[in-house]
Amino acid sequence: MLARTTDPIVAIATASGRGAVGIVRVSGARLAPLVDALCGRPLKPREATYLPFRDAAGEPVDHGLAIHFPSPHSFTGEDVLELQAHGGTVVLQLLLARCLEAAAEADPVTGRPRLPGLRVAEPGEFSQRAFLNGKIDLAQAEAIADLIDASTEAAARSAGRSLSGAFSREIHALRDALIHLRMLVEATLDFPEEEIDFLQKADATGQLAKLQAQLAAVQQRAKQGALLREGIKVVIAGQPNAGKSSLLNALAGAELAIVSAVAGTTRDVVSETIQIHGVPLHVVDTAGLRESSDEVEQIGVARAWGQIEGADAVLFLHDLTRAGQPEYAAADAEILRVLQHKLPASVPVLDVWNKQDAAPMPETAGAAQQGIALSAKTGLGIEALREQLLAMAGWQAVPEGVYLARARHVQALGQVETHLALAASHLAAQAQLLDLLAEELRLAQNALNEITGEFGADDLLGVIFSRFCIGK
Ligand SMILES: Nc1nc2c(ncn2[C@@H]2O[C@H](COP(=O)(O)OP(=O)(O)OP(=O)(O)O)[C@@H](O)[C@H]2O)c(=O)[nH]1
Ligand SMILES: [Mg+2]
Repeated sequence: MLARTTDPIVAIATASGRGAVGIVRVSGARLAPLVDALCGRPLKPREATYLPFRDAAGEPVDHGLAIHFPSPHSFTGEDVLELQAHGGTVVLQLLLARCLEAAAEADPVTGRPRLPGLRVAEPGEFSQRAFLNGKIDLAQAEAIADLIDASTEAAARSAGRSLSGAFSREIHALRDALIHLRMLVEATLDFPEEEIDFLQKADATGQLAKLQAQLAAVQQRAKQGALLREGIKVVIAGQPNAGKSSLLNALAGAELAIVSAVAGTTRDVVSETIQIHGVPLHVVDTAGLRESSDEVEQIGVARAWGQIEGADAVLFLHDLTRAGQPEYAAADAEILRVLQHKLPASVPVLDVWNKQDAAPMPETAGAAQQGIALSAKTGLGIEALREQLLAMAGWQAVPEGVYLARARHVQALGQVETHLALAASHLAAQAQLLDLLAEELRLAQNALNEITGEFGADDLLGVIFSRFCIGK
């Protein structure tokens, strides 16, 4: 995709379907001849003009507003023409086809095609051009897609914050501090006889420590942002009839999964995304875990384990009405053993004691009976569970607000952290290993630059922009 970044492009920029208004957008190096053909005259820059959009014979395809944004004062930095027509699928397709046709027609003055090579844009190609022409950086381009995809108000707000450049500014501040430190170290490398003194005078250790603290703050906010964007997967697991499906329904506030007194009701995986304070949680109900001779149930149990292995957090559900029965407790203990074996220590498992309406938590709550007691049937304790789930997801409200960061950003910040830690150890070493120190700082800067796209492989860019919608 990146190979053909100079072709003029056109796309329907609005969502398909019926709407009052629909927009066709063209971007290219010089659109004046195309404007003439479609609008019948040149347009004042950045001013909306109501006029007929003309077909080859000069007849109107539709009437609407045309706006010409001459380069470089446009979204993409190229010449951009925006045609705001009526929002019908057919009208917009006609207008799109007309743009392609007019581009290929011979210009009456030059005799050559008006806009050679005009083609329909690939997803995200307008934003990609904005990035390539320096209108926005990569983190901002990603924020555009995230703003469009945002499914909660909190996600939309934080995407807006990233788009306005708040995230990029913090990354740049880190980078500037890093460059300052690098210059110091590189200069010391050039004048080795003065090395110790030079670095000490400039308090390189203090500068590095400050940089690490600054990074930690950005990391914290970016992690929260990634959580808002991606959410976590919470799997409800436990023995048959513990009330797993009832709990999913209670959390979702809808009768999604079948609930019945028959043990082994749920066979397939049922999942629903719920939101708690704007954080998306993908809650998964699974088949009750037990040995079974029923072939379908066996498949269900295998699927349940598959889900558990991919969980970010597990709710281990217990039935209080049966908790006192030795064989029930033994089966729970066995499930816990396998859970601990299959799950990495980083995945939290919360014990949830259900049916509190029918049987109380045992008075002598031992270590095994920690967790949370509730009733999926009456809703008692569900609110407390929701709060607990947020804590398990690692959500902490950040007073200054979060940026809608992506996993990619969090990863890159993690790399910066690693390189800075290594740099600090080289700096603290007896015989200061200046070459290694310089190298770690360089690598840290590369990782930072990857976030804003100032340094990044082309294939990475291709992947990022191809996930955008067409016309954006
Ligand atoms: N009293 C009471 N009964 C409950 C509660 N939650 C679930 N039940 C009942 O327990 C039975 C099993 O509920 P389900 O939600 O189907 O249990 P499950 O864990 O999904 O069961 P399987 O799909 O068979 O593994 C049903 O009869 C529910 O009405 C509760 O909080 N209190
Ligand atoms: Mg069930």
